[in-house]
Amino acid sequence: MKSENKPSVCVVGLGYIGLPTAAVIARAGCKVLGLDVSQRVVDTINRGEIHIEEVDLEGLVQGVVSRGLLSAAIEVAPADVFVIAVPTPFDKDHAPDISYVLAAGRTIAPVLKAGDVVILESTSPVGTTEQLRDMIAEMRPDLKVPGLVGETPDISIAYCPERVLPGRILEELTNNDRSIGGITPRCARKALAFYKRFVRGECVTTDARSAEMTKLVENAYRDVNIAFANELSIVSDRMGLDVWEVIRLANRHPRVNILSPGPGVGGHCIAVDPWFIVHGAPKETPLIRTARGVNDGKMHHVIAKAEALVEAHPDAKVACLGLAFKANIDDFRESPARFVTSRLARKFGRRIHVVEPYAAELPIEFTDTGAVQIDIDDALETCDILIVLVDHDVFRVVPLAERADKLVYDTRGIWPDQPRAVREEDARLKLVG
Ligand code: SAJ
Repeated sequence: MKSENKPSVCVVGLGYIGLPTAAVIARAGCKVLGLDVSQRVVDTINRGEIHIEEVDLEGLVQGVVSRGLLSAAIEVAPADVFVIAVPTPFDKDHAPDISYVLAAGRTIAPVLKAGDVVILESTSPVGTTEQLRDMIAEMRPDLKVPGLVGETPDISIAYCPERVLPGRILEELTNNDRSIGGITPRCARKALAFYKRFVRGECVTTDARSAEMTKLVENAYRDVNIAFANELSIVSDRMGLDVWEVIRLANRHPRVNILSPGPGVGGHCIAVDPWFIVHGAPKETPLIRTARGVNDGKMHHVIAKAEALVEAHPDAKVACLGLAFKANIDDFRESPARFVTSRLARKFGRRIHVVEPYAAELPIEFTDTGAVQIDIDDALETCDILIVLVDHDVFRVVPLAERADKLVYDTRGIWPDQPRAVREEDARLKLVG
């Protein structure tokens, strides 16, 4: 296809999803303008640099910026396709906050023209795409918007959630299947034609509300299943069983696939999105709500167990392994490992040694606690107790010989061969019962 046939694209929000999305669209040959409210972010990208960490992203951004395919700005400009990828947090009562989505709508509405396609990618409660549509209709009475007019609308509006895994974003952006929900089937077809330019996975069309719900369901599904594993780990503690052994054996059943327990669920998605469903149907969601409680409760269980362990060994030096919210990434947002470790640091001060190869320094809440950062080799040489909170590969590969004499509380099950694991000490620590 000749490049002049390619649509110009405006991506609103250049964060963990928006920036990789903008870069992948630009790589497909479309001219992309990325919008962000932060001048620092805009300047960084226009230099061909990035403000977030993601595998291979820097090289891609550098390439598309230098070829003139991607640029960033604060001010909107006309485009053929608008992709909104802004945050949708929740408030203290777990009510979803879609104000950034609506603000993005207000930003683009003045420059919309007939033929444009507007796509919302942000994780959103059911009905948000219609709210966005209503707002555009109100701001632009001159435009025929979909679903509100009988005749062919001037613009198309669709919802298409991302479903990429941090650390594999570029690969998954291209290869994962996508659900594309149109306000009308025509809207879905317009959005489909756009995604076909850069997505190799299958693109399935549906209506906007179903696509919104699908995104929430995917993460709630995972949360509920992790909660099952976390509940099993607490039950196993009480019964003096090794949960990892139980799960390994159960998963040999051809139709059983239990996920892994851990110190709780972190990140910005799985611990958040289930609340959007609960908020939309509070009476009908006891399971989803309880799963959230179980996963949050697991973190407090780990804190209590770790505190008892450290207290029971007053002369021991303690290493906490990992601060990230999951393995092999440098993302410390909403991380149970970080929360557990900072609680221990506040309580036990300089007895706590933090090992996090992905952090250049300790996060702010460790200031003045006395806790220090050391590397894994120092931890293995000098510490007596190891508390494993993240299953980074660099921890996983530590051979038994280097940790055999340590007392280990392994919340991720990375060292099944550990002879002195905390479960054997449970009774002595009075943790059972
Ligand atoms: N976790 C466990 N046990 C497990 C699996 C995960 O405790 O067996 C924990 C992790 O340690 C982490 C949290 O759950 O703290 C979430 O990690 P994750 O790798 O399951 O997911 P995220 O948050 O990195 O990304 C999820 C993905 N959703 C699903 O797998 C259904 C991703 O595809 C979504 O795009 C992303 O949320 C999102 O943006 O919504």
